[in-house]
Amino acid sequence: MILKNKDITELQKLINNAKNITIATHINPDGDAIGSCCGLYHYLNLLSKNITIIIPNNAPSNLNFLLKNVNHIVFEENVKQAKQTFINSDLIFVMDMNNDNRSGDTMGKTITEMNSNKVLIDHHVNPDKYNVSFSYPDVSSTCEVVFYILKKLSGEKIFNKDIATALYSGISTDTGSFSYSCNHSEVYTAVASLLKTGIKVNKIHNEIFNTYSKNRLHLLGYAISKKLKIFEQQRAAYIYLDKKELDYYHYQPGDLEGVVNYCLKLDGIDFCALLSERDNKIKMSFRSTDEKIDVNKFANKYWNGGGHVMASGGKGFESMNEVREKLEQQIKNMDFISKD
Ligand SMILES: [Mn+2]
Repeated sequence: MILKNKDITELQKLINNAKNITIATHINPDGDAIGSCCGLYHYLNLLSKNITIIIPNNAPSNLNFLLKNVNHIVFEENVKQAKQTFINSDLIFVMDMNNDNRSGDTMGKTITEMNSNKVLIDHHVNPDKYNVSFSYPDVSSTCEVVFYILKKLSGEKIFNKDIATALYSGISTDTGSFSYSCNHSEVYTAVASLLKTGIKVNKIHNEIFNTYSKNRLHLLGYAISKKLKIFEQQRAAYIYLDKKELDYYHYQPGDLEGVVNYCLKLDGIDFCALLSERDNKIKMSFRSTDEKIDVNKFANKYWNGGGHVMASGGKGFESMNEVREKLEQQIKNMDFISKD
Protein backbone atom coordinates (compact mmCIF):
# COMPACT_ATOMS: atom_id res chain seq x y z
CA MET A 1 0.00 0.00 0.00
CA ILE A 2 1.48 3.33 -1.03
CA LEU A 3 0.60 6.48 0.87
CA LYS A 4 0.69 9.76 -1.00
CA ASN A 5 3.47 12.05 0.25
CA LYS A 6 1.16 15.02 -0.19
CA ASP A 7 -1.37 13.49 2.25
CA ILE A 8 1.31 12.72 4.83
CA THR A 9 2.75 16.24 4.62
CA GLU A 10 -0.72 17.72 4.98
CA LEU A 11 -1.53 15.43 7.94
CA GLN A 12 1.76 16.31 9.63
CA LYS A 13 0.91 19.98 9.33
CA LEU A 14 -2.59 19.49 10.74
CA ILE A 15 -1.25 17.50 13.72
CA ASN A 16 1.51 20.04 14.41
CA ASN A 17 -0.98 22.90 14.45
CA ALA A 18 -3.60 21.13 16.56
CA LYS A 19 -3.86 21.21 20.33
CA ASN A 20 -7.21 19.55 20.93
CA ILE A 21 -7.77 16.46 18.85
CA THR A 22 -10.92 14.36 18.76
CA ILE A 23 -11.06 10.84 17.34
CA ALA A 24 -14.49 9.57 16.26
CA THR A 25 -15.75 6.27 14.91
CA HIS A 26 -18.88 4.38 13.89
CA ILE A 27 -21.91 3.23 15.85
CA ASN A 28 -21.66 -0.27 17.40
CA PRO A 29 -17.87 0.02 17.34
CA ASP A 30 -16.01 -3.21 16.57
CA GLY A 31 -12.40 -4.26 17.17
CA ASP A 32 -11.12 -2.31 14.19
CA ALA A 33 -13.00 0.85 15.17
CA ILE A 34 -11.79 0.79 18.80
CA GLY A 35 -8.33 -0.49 17.82
CA SER A 36 -7.73 2.23 15.21
CA CYS A 37 -8.95 4.98 17.56
CA CYS A 38 -6.78 3.73 20.43
CA GLY A 39 -3.71 3.13 18.24
CA LEU A 40 -3.88 6.69 16.95
CA TYR A 41 -4.65 7.98 20.47
CA HIS A 42 -1.55 6.39 22.00
CA TYR A 43 0.59 7.77 19.19
CA LEU A 44 -0.76 11.33 19.54
CA ASN A 45 -0.28 11.02 23.30
CA LEU A 46 3.47 10.76 22.68
CA LEU A 47 3.23 14.17 21.01
CA SER A 48 1.58 15.66 24.13
CA LYS A 49 -1.71 16.56 22.50
CA ASN A 50 -5.06 16.92 24.21
CA ILE A 51 -6.92 13.91 22.84
CA THR A 52 -10.40 12.49 23.31
CA ILE A 53 -11.93 9.46 21.64
CA ILE A 54 -15.69 9.74 21.11
CA ILE A 55 -17.62 6.55 20.38
CA PRO A 56 -21.37 6.73 19.56
CA ASN A 57 -22.38 3.91 21.93
CA ASN A 58 -20.64 1.46 24.20
CA ALA A 59 -18.22 -1.07 22.74
CA PRO A 60 -18.78 -4.78 23.43
CA SER A 61 -17.27 -5.63 26.81
CA ASN A 62 -14.48 -7.78 25.31
CA LEU A 63 -12.98 -4.59 23.82
CA ASN A 64 -12.98 -2.62 27.07
CA PHE A 65 -9.40 -3.62 27.85
CA LEU A 66 -8.32 -1.39 24.94
CA LEU A 67 -10.10 1.64 26.40
CA LYS A 68 -8.54 1.29 29.85
CA ASN A 69 -6.53 4.46 30.65
CA VAL A 70 -7.79 6.05 27.44
CA ASN A 71 -9.66 9.37 27.63
CA HIS A 72 -12.97 8.61 25.92
CA ILE A 73 -16.62 9.65 25.90
CA VAL A 74 -19.63 7.53 24.97
CA PHE A 75 -21.71 9.99 22.92
CA GLU A 76 -25.19 8.63 23.74
CA GLU A 77 -24.40 8.65 27.47
CA ASN A 78 -22.97 12.14 27.56
CA VAL A 79 -24.22 14.14 24.59
CA LYS A 80 -23.48 17.56 26.09
CA GLN A 81 -19.87 16.85 27.01
CA ALA A 82 -19.28 15.05 23.72
CA LYS A 83 -20.64 17.98 21.68
CA GLN A 84 -18.52 20.44 23.65
CA THR A 85 -15.44 18.31 23.01
CA PHE A 86 -16.15 18.36 19.28
CA ILE A 87 -16.61 22.15 19.39
CA ASN A 88 -13.30 22.60 21.24
CA SER A 89 -11.31 20.41 18.89
CA ASP A 90 -9.21 21.88 16.12
CA LEU A 91 -8.73 18.53 14.42
CA ILE A 92 -11.16 15.61 14.09
CA PHE A 93 -10.23 12.12 12.94
CA VAL A 94 -12.99 10.03 11.38
CA MET A 95 -12.04 6.37 11.77
CA ASP A 96 -13.23 3.14 10.16
CA MET A 97 -16.24 4.71 8.43
CA ASN A 98 -16.79 6.29 5.03
CA ASN A 99 -19.05 9.15 6.12
CA ASP A 100 -20.13 11.04 9.26
CA ASN A 101 -23.56 9.38 9.30
CA ARG A 102 -22.09 6.04 10.24
CA SER A 103 -21.72 7.51 13.76
CA GLY A 104 -25.52 7.56 13.98
CA ASP A 105 -27.88 10.48 13.36
CA THR A 106 -27.03 12.83 16.24
CA MET A 107 -23.30 12.24 16.47
CA GLY A 108 -23.01 12.19 12.66
CA LYS A 109 -24.76 15.56 12.38
CA THR A 110 -22.53 16.99 15.11
CA ILE A 111 -19.38 15.97 13.21
CA THR A 112 -20.74 17.36 9.94
CA GLU A 113 -21.56 20.72 11.58
CA MET A 114 -17.98 21.23 12.82
CA ASN A 115 -15.77 23.63 10.89
CA SER A 116 -12.52 22.13 12.20
CA ASN A 117 -10.22 20.17 9.89
CA LYS A 118 -11.24 16.55 9.41
CA VAL A 119 -9.10 13.58 8.46
CA LEU A 120 -10.59 10.29 7.26
CA ILE A 121 -8.78 7.01 7.91
CA ASP A 122 -10.77 4.07 6.55
CA HIS A 123 -11.06 1.01 4.34
CA HIS A 124 -14.72 1.09 3.24
CA VAL A 125 -15.75 1.83 -0.34
CA ASN A 126 -17.22 5.17 -1.53
CA PRO A 127 -15.90 7.60 1.11
CA ASP A 128 -17.18 11.17 1.45
CA LYS A 129 -14.76 14.09 1.00
CA TYR A 130 -12.57 15.23 3.91
CA ASN A 131 -9.66 17.70 4.27
CA VAL A 132 -7.31 14.74 4.09
CA SER A 133 -8.44 11.21 3.20
CA PHE A 134 -6.67 7.95 3.78
CA SER A 135 -9.18 5.60 2.18
CA TYR A 136 -7.85 2.17 1.20
CA PRO A 137 -10.63 -0.36 0.53
CA ASP A 138 -8.12 -3.06 -0.43
CA VAL A 139 -6.41 -3.02 2.95
CA SER A 140 -7.47 -5.52 5.66
CA SER A 141 -8.46 -3.00 8.29
CA THR A 142 -8.35 0.62 9.33
CA CYS A 143 -5.74 -0.45 11.90
CA GLU A 144 -3.45 -1.57 9.09
CA VAL A 145 -3.87 1.82 7.39
CA VAL A 146 -3.06 3.55 10.71
CA PHE A 147 0.07 1.39 10.97
CA TYR A 148 1.38 2.68 7.60
CA ILE A 149 0.51 6.28 8.43
CA LEU A 150 2.28 6.25 11.82
CA LYS A 151 5.28 4.47 10.34
CA LYS A 152 5.53 7.09 7.60
CA LEU A 153 5.10 9.96 10.09
CA SER A 154 7.55 8.84 12.76
CA GLY A 155 9.29 5.58 11.76
CA GLU A 156 8.85 2.08 13.17
CA LYS A 157 10.66 2.91 16.42
CA ILE A 158 7.69 4.98 17.54
CA PHE A 159 5.53 1.88 18.12
CA ASN A 160 5.10 0.94 21.76
CA LYS A 161 3.07 -1.85 23.40
CA ASP A 162 -0.07 0.30 23.70
CA ILE A 163 -0.08 1.28 20.03
CA ALA A 164 0.80 -2.27 18.96
CA THR A 165 -1.89 -3.93 21.11
CA ALA A 166 -4.57 -1.62 19.71
CA LEU A 167 -3.54 -2.02 16.07
CA TYR A 168 -3.05 -5.77 16.34
CA SER A 169 -6.54 -6.09 17.83
CA GLY A 170 -8.16 -4.37 14.86
CA ILE A 171 -6.17 -6.26 12.24
CA SER A 172 -6.94 -9.63 13.84
CA THR A 173 -10.66 -8.95 14.31
CA ASP A 174 -11.25 -7.48 10.83
CA THR A 175 -9.54 -10.47 9.22
CA GLY A 176 -11.33 -13.07 11.39
CA SER A 177 -7.99 -14.00 12.98
CA PHE A 178 -6.22 -13.87 9.62
CA SER A 179 -8.69 -15.93 7.65
CA TYR A 180 -10.03 -13.35 5.14
CA SER A 181 -9.14 -9.92 3.69
CA CYS A 182 -5.48 -10.72 4.28
CA ASN A 183 -4.08 -12.00 0.99
CA HIS A 184 -1.47 -9.24 0.95
CA SER A 185 1.96 -10.08 2.34
CA GLU A 186 2.23 -6.52 3.71
CA VAL A 187 -0.27 -7.20 6.47
CA TYR A 188 2.04 -9.88 7.94
CA THR A 189 5.02 -7.54 7.69
CA ALA A 190 3.01 -4.94 9.58
CA VAL A 191 2.08 -7.49 12.26
CA ALA A 192 5.71 -8.59 12.52
CA SER A 193 6.69 -4.98 13.27
CA LEU A 194 3.99 -4.72 15.92
CA LEU A 195 5.19 -7.94 17.58
CA LYS A 196 8.68 -6.47 17.94
CA THR A 197 7.28 -4.24 20.71
CA GLY A 198 6.85 -7.37 22.85
CA ILE A 199 3.07 -7.73 22.75
CA LYS A 200 1.77 -11.25 23.37
CA VAL A 201 -0.58 -12.47 20.64
CA ASN A 202 -2.06 -15.28 22.78
CA LYS A 203 -2.97 -12.82 25.54
CA ILE A 204 -4.68 -10.37 23.16
CA HIS A 205 -6.45 -13.22 21.39
CA ASN A 206 -7.82 -14.50 24.71
CA GLU A 207 -9.01 -11.01 25.71
CA ILE A 208 -10.88 -10.54 22.45
CA PHE A 209 -12.14 -13.94 21.40
CA ASN A 210 -12.35 -16.11 24.53
CA THR A 211 -14.50 -14.06 26.85
CA TYR A 212 -18.00 -15.31 25.98
CA SER A 213 -20.66 -15.25 28.66
CA LYS A 214 -22.64 -18.47 29.16
CA ASN A 215 -25.66 -16.78 27.57
CA ARG A 216 -23.68 -15.81 24.50
CA LEU A 217 -22.43 -19.33 23.93
CA HIS A 218 -25.94 -20.74 24.42
CA LEU A 219 -27.37 -18.16 22.00
CA LEU A 220 -24.82 -19.23 19.40
CA GLY A 221 -25.75 -22.89 19.89
CA TYR A 222 -29.46 -22.09 19.61
CA ALA A 223 -28.97 -19.95 16.49
CA ILE A 224 -27.06 -22.70 14.71
CA SER A 225 -29.21 -25.64 15.78
CA LYS A 226 -32.67 -24.04 15.54
CA LYS A 227 -32.57 -20.91 13.42
CA LEU A 228 -30.43 -21.75 10.40
CA LYS A 229 -32.07 -22.04 6.97
CA ILE A 230 -30.12 -23.63 4.17
CA PHE A 231 -30.69 -23.28 0.41
CA GLU A 232 -28.42 -25.97 -0.96
CA GLN A 233 -29.21 -25.37 -4.60
CA GLN A 234 -28.37 -21.67 -4.36
CA ARG A 235 -25.38 -22.35 -2.06
CA ALA A 236 -26.87 -19.91 0.45
CA ALA A 237 -27.89 -19.93 4.11
CA TYR A 238 -29.13 -17.53 6.74
CA ILE A 239 -29.79 -17.32 10.48
CA TYR A 240 -32.64 -15.24 11.91
CA LEU A 241 -33.23 -14.22 15.52
CA ASP A 242 -36.29 -12.43 16.92
CA LYS A 243 -36.16 -9.89 19.72
CA LYS A 244 -37.80 -12.27 22.21
CA GLU A 245 -35.11 -14.87 21.52
CA LEU A 246 -32.36 -12.30 22.05
CA ASP A 247 -34.08 -11.23 25.27
CA TYR A 248 -34.31 -14.84 26.43
CA TYR A 249 -30.52 -15.15 26.12
CA HIS A 250 -30.01 -11.70 27.75
CA TYR A 251 -28.44 -10.34 24.56
CA GLN A 252 -25.57 -7.90 25.12
CA PRO A 253 -24.00 -5.74 22.37
CA GLY A 254 -21.38 -7.82 20.59
CA ASP A 255 -23.01 -11.17 21.40
CA LEU A 256 -23.82 -11.77 17.72
CA GLU A 257 -20.35 -10.74 16.56
CA GLY A 258 -19.07 -13.44 14.18
CA VAL A 259 -22.27 -15.54 14.27
CA VAL A 260 -22.91 -14.92 10.56
CA ASN A 261 -19.59 -16.55 9.68
CA TYR A 262 -20.77 -19.91 11.04
CA CYS A 263 -23.05 -20.31 8.00
CA LEU A 264 -19.97 -20.27 5.76
CA LYS A 265 -18.49 -23.19 7.68
CA LEU A 266 -21.00 -25.37 5.83
CA ASP A 267 -19.52 -27.10 2.83
CA GLY A 268 -21.13 -25.78 -0.34
CA ILE A 269 -22.31 -22.42 1.03
CA ASP A 270 -20.97 -19.25 -0.60
CA PHE A 271 -23.45 -16.61 0.51
CA CYS A 272 -25.00 -16.10 3.93
CA ALA A 273 -26.88 -13.65 6.07
CA LEU A 274 -27.69 -13.00 9.73
CA LEU A 275 -31.00 -11.29 10.53
CA SER A 276 -31.60 -9.99 14.04
CA GLU A 277 -34.59 -8.00 15.23
CA ARG A 278 -33.80 -4.65 16.87
CA ASP A 279 -36.09 -1.87 18.10
CA ASN A 280 -37.41 -0.54 14.77
CA LYS A 281 -35.55 -2.60 12.25
CA ILE A 282 -34.11 -5.93 11.23
CA LYS A 283 -30.32 -5.70 11.38
CA MET A 284 -28.66 -7.69 8.62
CA SER A 285 -25.11 -8.94 8.01
CA PHE A 286 -23.97 -10.52 4.77
CA ARG A 287 -20.90 -12.61 3.99
CA SER A 288 -19.55 -14.38 0.93
CA THR A 289 -16.64 -16.69 0.21
CA ASP A 290 -15.72 -15.18 -3.12
CA GLU A 291 -15.17 -11.71 -4.58
CA LYS A 292 -17.56 -12.64 -7.38
CA ILE A 293 -20.37 -12.52 -4.85
CA ASP A 294 -20.28 -8.82 -4.03
CA VAL A 295 -22.30 -8.41 -0.83
CA ASN A 296 -21.46 -4.71 -0.67
CA LYS A 297 -23.44 -4.23 -3.91
CA PHE A 298 -26.18 -6.55 -2.69
CA ALA A 299 -26.61 -4.71 0.63
CA ASN A 300 -26.51 -1.39 -1.16
CA LYS A 301 -29.03 -2.29 -3.84
CA TYR A 302 -31.62 -4.08 -1.68
CA TRP A 303 -31.00 -3.50 2.01
CA ASN A 304 -30.02 0.12 2.79
CA GLY A 305 -26.44 -0.77 3.57
CA GLY A 306 -22.98 -1.62 2.29
CA GLY A 307 -19.45 -2.25 3.53
CA HIS A 308 -16.97 -4.54 1.84
CA VAL A 309 -17.10 -6.90 -1.15
CA MET A 310 -17.17 -10.05 1.02
CA ALA A 311 -18.60 -8.61 4.24
CA SER A 312 -21.34 -6.04 4.52
CA GLY A 313 -24.36 -4.99 6.54
CA GLY A 314 -27.81 -3.61 5.94
CA LYS A 315 -31.23 -3.09 7.47
CA GLY A 316 -34.82 -3.97 6.72
CA PHE A 317 -37.72 -1.85 7.97
CA GLU A 318 -40.49 -4.43 7.56
CA SER A 319 -41.38 -7.20 10.04
CA MET A 320 -39.06 -10.19 10.42
CA ASN A 321 -41.43 -12.34 8.37
CA GLU A 322 -41.60 -9.83 5.53
CA VAL A 323 -37.83 -9.33 5.52
CA ARG A 324 -37.31 -13.11 5.45
CA GLU A 325 -39.77 -13.54 2.61
CA LYS A 326 -38.03 -10.86 0.57
CA LEU A 327 -34.58 -12.30 1.31
CA GLU A 328 -35.66 -15.84 0.44
CA GLN A 329 -37.03 -14.61 -2.89
CA GLN A 330 -33.69 -12.88 -3.53
CA ILE A 331 -31.86 -16.10 -2.65
CA LYS A 332 -34.07 -18.13 -4.99
CA ASN A 333 -33.44 -15.58 -7.77
CA MET A 334 -29.72 -15.58 -6.91
CA ASP A 335 -29.89 -11.77 -6.69
CA PHE A 336 -26.77 -11.82 -4.52
CA ILE A 337 -24.76 -12.47 -7.68
CA SER A 338 -24.65 -9.14 -9.41
CA LYS A 339 -25.77 -9.26 -13.02
CA ASP A 340 -24.11 -6.04 -14.17
MN1 LIG B 1 -12.85 -2.05 9.75
